[in-house]
Amino acid sequence: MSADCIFFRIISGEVPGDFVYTDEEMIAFRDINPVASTHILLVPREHIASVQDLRPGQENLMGRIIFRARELAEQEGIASRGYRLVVNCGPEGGQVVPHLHVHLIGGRRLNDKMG
Ligand code: DGP
Repeated sequence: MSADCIFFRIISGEVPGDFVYTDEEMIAFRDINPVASTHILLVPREHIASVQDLRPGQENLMGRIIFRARELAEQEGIASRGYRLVVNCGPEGGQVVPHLHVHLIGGRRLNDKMG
């Protein structure tokens, strides 16, 4: 855990977030720089720096985060139209915030490019 990580500060309540879901193991809030009308970040409360830092035993946590993204897509009214889940990992993967997160993006036709 690091006090200079913005997601740590949002999880701890020091920095406000536009929350759409919280429970004991994860939070979900709107991205400050949305690329579509729905752009939500799902973040485990436990500090895990990236996908590469996942440990055995955390598979179900990731499954629950994906499942929650599916529920939020329904809540946002984009489930039937489709959406994208993105997990950036490390510098070349485009990860900027060093705390594992899943982007839920939708509400418009997304570009086909994958990088
Ligand atoms: P990534 O490149 O996958 O590490 O994406 C990090 C995302 O976090 C990026 O889309 C912008 C978002 N973000 C950064 N700082 C804040 C913040 O203070 N609040 C919110 N809501 N989102 C933030």
